[in-house]
Amino acid sequence: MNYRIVTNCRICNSTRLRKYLDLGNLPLANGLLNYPSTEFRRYPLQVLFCDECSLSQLSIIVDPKTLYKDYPYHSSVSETFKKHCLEMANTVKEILGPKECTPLSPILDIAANDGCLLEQFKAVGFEWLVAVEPAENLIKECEKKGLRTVKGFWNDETAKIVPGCDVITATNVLAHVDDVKGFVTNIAKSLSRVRNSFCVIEFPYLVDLISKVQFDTIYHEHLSYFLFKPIKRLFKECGLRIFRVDRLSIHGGSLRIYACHEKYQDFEKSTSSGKDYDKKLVDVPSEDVYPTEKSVKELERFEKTQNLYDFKTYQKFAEKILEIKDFLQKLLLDLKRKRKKVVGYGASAKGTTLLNYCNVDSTHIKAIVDDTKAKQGKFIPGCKIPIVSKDYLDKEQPDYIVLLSWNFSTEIIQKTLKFKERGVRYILPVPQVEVL
Ligand code: DWN
Repeated sequence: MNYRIVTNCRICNSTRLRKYLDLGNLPLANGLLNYPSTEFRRYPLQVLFCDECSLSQLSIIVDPKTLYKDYPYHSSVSETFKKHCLEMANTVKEILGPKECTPLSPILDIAANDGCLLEQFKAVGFEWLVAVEPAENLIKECEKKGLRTVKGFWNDETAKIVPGCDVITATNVLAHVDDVKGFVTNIAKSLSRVRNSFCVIEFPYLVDLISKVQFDTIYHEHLSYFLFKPIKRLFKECGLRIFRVDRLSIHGGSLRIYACHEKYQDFEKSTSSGKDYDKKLVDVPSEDVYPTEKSVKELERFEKTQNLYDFKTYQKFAEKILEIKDFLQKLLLDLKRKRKKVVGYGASAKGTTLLNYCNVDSTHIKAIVDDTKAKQGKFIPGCKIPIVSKDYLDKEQPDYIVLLSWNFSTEIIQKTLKFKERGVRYILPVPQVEVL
């Protein structure tokens, strides 16, 4: 068995965990098959609510080595995501300010994927860029881009390799981590050593997941689904203070938090003798450098109004998912009877959840277009739908395109505009099935 059953909350250690969602036994979302006959495993996919701190978490943890040895997802495929990364690089530069921000300020990106974010830091003038990444195929991409690389997960060993950084970034990785305390503590240790340093962490926001019924973003890679409340608790316990938080639209709705160590070590400013050698290392409170902004209190106030510390809200969410399943099945069956050509766009991880949970197969959706070279020629596990390049659309002239990566709908519709002009209709699966 290469998975472990969760018994305690990974943030507050409580055993008061209640199941609110059971999506059945599903394959690994990015476990693409080389052939339709390739063997694959299914794992239980259930979500638990912690009565103590309101963290949502999966009931099992699949061995990360199984999940991330070779990883087909390349963040650079999306122009929207690249723009998002550029905006982040500019914001970080602005926060660091001209005095602190030199080309040699080390920026370390955890789970750097194909180096998409660090490339944007390079574009705005940073030079000392370190990619930490466990997937063998992706670390090669980072090397090709001239980035410094550390191969592995972010843990006690890899954190030692670059002991201090000006900025640590981690986008869409915290939800993938079981030992979140170790993960954040290693960030805190690094930040405590460098004056004016901070970290920027992004993850999908549970408020958006629940309100927009994004149940397909639930799969075995995503161990946690975060509200701000448990995140704040986690960071505080690890010695970090969140000084700013932004709500973002990326990936269907995310939180970006900016956090610094509670105090930095620095040489005292003046000594009675005025001599440099008399100067001592003292603790400097970070509040003077990065005061806590009003966005933090505002988000806390907002979150309290969302009923998401209440188990009943999650039970209602689970009911809405059944409606989506029922509606999508009926729609695809109707189109099959009418002999309409239906294809998907975006062989996303969330597509694996959606298609398998709704029992969709290649008799409903002929193929899924994806611009990622590494995915083309493979098959979605479970439903075994082939993944093809965009040329397929010209050859097959579909009647319908299912937006399996609805988070990039605008970009995908833009890319397929000529088919739209010829009458193609788009199917949006969430928050409710809609034909556009
Ligand atoms: O956390 C995670 C998120 C952020 O990214 C992961 N665990 C894995 C991944 O999830 P996903 O696969 O559901 O993400 P996306 O970003 O919805 O995937 C988009 C897919 O669509 C990719 O395979 C790339 C593809 N795509 C494309 O072929 N052409 C996307 C765009 C925008 C395009 O123009």
